[in-house]
Amino acid sequence: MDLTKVTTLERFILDQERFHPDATGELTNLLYDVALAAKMIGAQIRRAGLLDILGSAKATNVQGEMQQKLDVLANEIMKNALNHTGRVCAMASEEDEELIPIPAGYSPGKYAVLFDPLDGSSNIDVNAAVGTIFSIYTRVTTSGPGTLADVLQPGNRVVAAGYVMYGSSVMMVYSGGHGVHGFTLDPTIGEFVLSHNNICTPTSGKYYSVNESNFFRWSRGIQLAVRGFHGEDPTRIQGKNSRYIGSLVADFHRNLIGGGVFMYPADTKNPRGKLRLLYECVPMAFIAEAAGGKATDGTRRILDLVPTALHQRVPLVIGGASDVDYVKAILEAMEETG
Ligand code: AFP
Repeated sequence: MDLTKVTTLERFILDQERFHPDATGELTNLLYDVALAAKMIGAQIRRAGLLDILGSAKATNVQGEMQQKLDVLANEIMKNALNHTGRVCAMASEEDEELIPIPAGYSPGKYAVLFDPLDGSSNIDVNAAVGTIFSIYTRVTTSGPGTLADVLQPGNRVVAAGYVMYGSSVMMVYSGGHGVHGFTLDPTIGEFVLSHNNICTPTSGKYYSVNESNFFRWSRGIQLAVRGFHGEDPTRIQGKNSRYIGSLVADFHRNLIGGGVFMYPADTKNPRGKLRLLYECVPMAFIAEAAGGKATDGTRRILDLVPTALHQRVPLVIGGASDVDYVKAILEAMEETG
């Protein structure tokens, strides 16, 4: 590797803009704002043990789950990185019940940004990988402060989406719809540098990832599909290895690169699944599709679902195209819908 030549995130996105003559540079800057927030969140996570900010903030988020202190911090960092730039008209966060307006005195911009500031945060105390997930839409309202209509858009209108994984290194993976690109934070220069250009995911992978402790709470179809992943249906699908961290970004990232399928199906405890359509499923579906994979709620394409509420949940089957199709074929044969 020539250490005198690196492609930074900024340079890469700017280069891509040359192919879009109408580009104004605003989206580039917005992605750069997200990258700055990610560096700040990553720095806090690295120092978490030292600063004694591990553990619960004793607040409960809108999903009724205990927030970790870093959730609160990451949420504030994301909002503060985005709310004053004139590029964003409104935001929505997994940690805030309502739409997040732009503070008075700042002009609303052209984009709506949705994020899960720290996904998988119950893993923080055990030092496992966590992540930030984001998606960006062009606003549908024409002027003034953004409204719910700007954030309740179907995933097929996403302009750019991605995630940042805080693991053994900090990595940002994003797509503007043309390919999926990964950037690793070089801590010595404080920049995200291109490390994974044009990520493509195998159509059928070696891993399946699902919380199997829910097995007896799943529908018959999901149980059958998972038994296929165990190797019970070799004429239709090859048996796979099980890998599950319980941190969507880390589980998804491993399968994106190594090949595989991740599922969080509906179960009797979570009849609509556990994951949130807007903050988790749509951005990951956008990435999966741009890498050649698929994402459904079992039978329907995630990116075509029309959201009706900010915090709505949906079952998720995501990964290699033929693995996702395998699940869909079983559910359809059993007349189970997502
Ligand atoms: P936390 O943010 O509460 O840790 O939840 C993480 C998550 O939303 C997602 O990242 C995981 O894929 C999923 O939940 C794990 O859920 P289970 O613990 O029920 O398997």
